[in-house]
Amino acid sequence: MADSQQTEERAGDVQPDSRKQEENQEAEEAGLETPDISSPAVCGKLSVEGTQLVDEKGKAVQLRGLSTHGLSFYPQYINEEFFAQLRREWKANVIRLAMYTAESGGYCTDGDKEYLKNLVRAGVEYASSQDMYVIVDWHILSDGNPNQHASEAIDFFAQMSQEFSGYDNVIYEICNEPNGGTSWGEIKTYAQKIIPVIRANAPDAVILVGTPNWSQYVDEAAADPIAGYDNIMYTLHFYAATHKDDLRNRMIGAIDAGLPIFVSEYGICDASGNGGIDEAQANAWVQVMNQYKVSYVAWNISNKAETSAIFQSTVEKTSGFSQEDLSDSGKWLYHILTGEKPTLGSGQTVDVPSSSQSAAVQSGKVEVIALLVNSWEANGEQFYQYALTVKNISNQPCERWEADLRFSGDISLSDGWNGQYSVQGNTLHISSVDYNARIAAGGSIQDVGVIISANTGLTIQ
Ligand code: IDC
Repeated sequence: MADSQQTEERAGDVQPDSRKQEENQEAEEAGLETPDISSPAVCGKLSVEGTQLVDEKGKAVQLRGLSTHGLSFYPQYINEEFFAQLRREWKANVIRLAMYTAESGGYCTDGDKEYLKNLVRAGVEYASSQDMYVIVDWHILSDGNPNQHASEAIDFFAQMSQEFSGYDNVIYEICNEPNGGTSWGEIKTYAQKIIPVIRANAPDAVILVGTPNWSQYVDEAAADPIAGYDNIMYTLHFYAATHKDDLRNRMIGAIDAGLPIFVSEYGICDASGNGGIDEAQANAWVQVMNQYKVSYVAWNISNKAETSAIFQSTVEKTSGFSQEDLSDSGKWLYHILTGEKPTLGSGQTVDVPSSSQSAAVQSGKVEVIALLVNSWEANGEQFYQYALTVKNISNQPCERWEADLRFSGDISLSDGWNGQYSVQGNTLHISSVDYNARIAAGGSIQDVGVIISANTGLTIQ
């Protein structure tokens, strides 16, 4: 990861330069934009306007970063050198400090409270000196109802918010994932106890509130949001191999209904934190979150032998990581955060000439922009995944759309979503499905994608 361009960066280099901006333009148009380094030095104190997290000047901000595993389980990653690498090389602008409240070593069970608070203090300190936002997460999980440990939560947040009252970059997450049938009403009761405690010391800090059913039922919060306080956001958590269109649509519905949403935890594997990766779904989530400028924080920083861990289980180091140290989740995440060349699947980087990474094809009223978002090798074949954006470039609505993408060699269709796909020789024919056929004049649609394979290296012609 430490290539020469990145090691030249200095702490103050927080704005992407104009060359990089130009390079990123096509990617931005395709909804998979490369890093927005909206750091505390640039954005200052954050607040919530409508459904959007905004900076000091009222400009929309998207935080993208990583969550620790349980602080008591993996304290070794709370070190400044590692945080510096996340900020400089991974372009993360937020880190979440997950402090389990129950389970072994939990704050409210058998954990050493002072030790855990010291880890939180160190994490906030390092994040601040490395110019990142930081989330203090009261990580309820097996204790499914946050009211169970409400009095300890009150004491914890009173003390932490008092100690961090001089910090503009601290975000408070008051209950990770209510579950076990805990209702939105019960969560609200808890939130109404905790929010004023934090507000007494941090009058403007952004506060994240969990939602029912492991922070998935954002529609229930949207129907009955917490009144009387500014800068409240509601969390949605997803694991891409388990949670797909249904939960995405629930998120979009809640945003459309006016709820500010923050994805403070997600994984690209299944909800156990383990199992296979669903990259197509993961990328579909990223596209939608980018489109709505929803912030997202990946689970988890550890070398645990589970899919969601970003490091290989054999890697013992705690800083100075290289690509070889990353798990497939780690590689995917590194690519998403940096916009750099993907190295997933077999772990081998595929050299695709940069001119072939994207192509724009005009057909009738529309332009189809294909952005290569991933490429890997399997069973002797090269696979290429494209994110497609379809833009109506005319001044009339279109009622259906289609386009052909031509490649340098014959291809096979592996997977496709939100479109109809067929292949003939070297040509991929794409056309609309009923729910995305109509595009308003000047409008565009995203969340369309395809995976093709070939037995030779491909470029788009
Ligand atoms: C998982 C960890 C796993 C640990 C388990 C119980 O990945 O190593 O054994 O918790 O502590 C969540 C939770 C998060 C879970 C994660 C994956 O917020 O704590 O971590 N997950 O199961 N919600 C949905 C998934």
